Amino acid sequence: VEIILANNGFRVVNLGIKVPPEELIAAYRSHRPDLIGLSGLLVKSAQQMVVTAEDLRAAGVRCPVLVGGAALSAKFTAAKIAPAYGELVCYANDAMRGLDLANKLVDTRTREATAAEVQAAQARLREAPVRVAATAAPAAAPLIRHDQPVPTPPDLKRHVVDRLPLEEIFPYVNPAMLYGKHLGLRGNLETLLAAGDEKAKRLRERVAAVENELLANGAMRARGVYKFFPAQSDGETIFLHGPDRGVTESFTFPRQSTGEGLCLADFVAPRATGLTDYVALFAVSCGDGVRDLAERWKAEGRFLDSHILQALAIEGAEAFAELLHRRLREMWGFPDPPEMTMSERFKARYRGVRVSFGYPACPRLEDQEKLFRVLDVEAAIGLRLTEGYMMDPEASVSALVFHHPEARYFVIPPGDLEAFERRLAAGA
Ligand code: B12
Repeated sequence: VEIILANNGFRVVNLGIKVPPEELIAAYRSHRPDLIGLSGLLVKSAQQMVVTAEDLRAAGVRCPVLVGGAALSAKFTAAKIAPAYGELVCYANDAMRGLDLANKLVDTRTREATAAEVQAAQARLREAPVRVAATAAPAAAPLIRHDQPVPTPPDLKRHVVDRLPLEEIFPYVNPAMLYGKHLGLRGNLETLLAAGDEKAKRLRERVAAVENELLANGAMRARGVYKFFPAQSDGETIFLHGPDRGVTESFTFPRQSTGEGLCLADFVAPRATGLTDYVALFAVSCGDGVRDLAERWKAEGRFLDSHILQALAIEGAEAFAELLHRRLREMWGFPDPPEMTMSERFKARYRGVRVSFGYPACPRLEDQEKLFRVLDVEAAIGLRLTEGYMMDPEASVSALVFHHPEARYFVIPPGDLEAFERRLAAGA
């Protein structure tokens, strides 16, 4: 977003990440910008925007605000952020929409009409009736069986991986994400390259050059920590056992009230079976050293390289998670069949499933704290958890791995999520 605005005549003052409202207000007063931009990756940061909007209003700021980010929506902007600010707040679903809005809002000829258009659309969104989900059949009793032998992990030690060679990680980077989501390439990279597409070719070469530079200078450090835990379930809760067989931690998950009636805890053997089951937990990061280098490259005018570097770190973290998950399957005794392709792996066509806190089936980002505690993540790899449960550095992934052959991704309908949060808040 910064690069696109800057390349189109805007001067961008980037205040960085985790900017408290006071700092934003002070920066507003000293720079007097035409527009304020807010970005947030997680639902928590979207919620923080409401607080920031209220603080801006209280401080008498009236400048138009542009907002964007993965967990944000036009609806949330209309229903929560804009009313909290009381002035114009525009949602941009991508950087080009942000540029378009910015251009129209700084031009006195188009400003009024654009503001009126956005506000009218937001009023319609606020008035839109809340969609009630079609009543699906109530959930059947969960059908996940636990009558097969449980695969045993080779050890229950905590493993710390420092400086995993990047050449092992790069092949696990999903090109659709790297090129499509982050570097703005339209279409499939391989298809475009095969067709001799010049843009795709140049971008691939640039990415390869950045990869080579990172391999040579060692600036991006890949670190991870993982451990297998004995585990059992009871209802919607999974209990992790420590060395003395006592419970060291527990995680509770929501259950679908309709359809298959699934809950993540179903993938772990219930206590009542008397079986000892296992789950693996991990945290990985490719962010160490990246922010400084990205800033340095930007200061040197290497804007595209800086952007590629950050995208490589983010997708590198996801790639590291994919690679580590594959190794866990091997350690567990069920390696992927040799003919499995990377593209099948990206579609999770292997045995078991890897979920992360903050995902629909395990929505409680707060549980990151428990994962960080049982793995002692910060001491192991220097990865920190912020008050908002964001991992710092950003290019990091944490996960919970299940081995059950029937383990799979599923969604929890919004109503079930709300009921789950209410139950937890009530201490049930
Ligand atoms: C790639 C990705 C990651 C990357 C990093 C993402 C990043 N940018 O830092 C990695 C693999 C590291 C990651 C990790 C995690 N992720 Co993630 N991730 C995604 C994913 C698939 C895409 C996000 C992305 O980067 N898109 C590409 C960028 C360029 O797009 P963008 O951020 O939306 O920005 C564009 C627009 O929004 C707009 N924009 C953004 N800001 C602004 C600001 C202004 C002013 C303007 C004008 C425009 C604008 O312009 C940008 C460019 O076009 C989303 C799901 C999705 N499909 O969106 C989940 C998602 C964001 N992740 C999610 C989660 C839960 C996580 C983790 C917590 C999981 C975990 N436990 O490990 C961690 C958190 C990491 C941390 N540091 O704490 C959830 C968040 C939901 C929640 N509960 O908050 C999502 C929504 C997935 C989901 N449906 O559950 N993730």
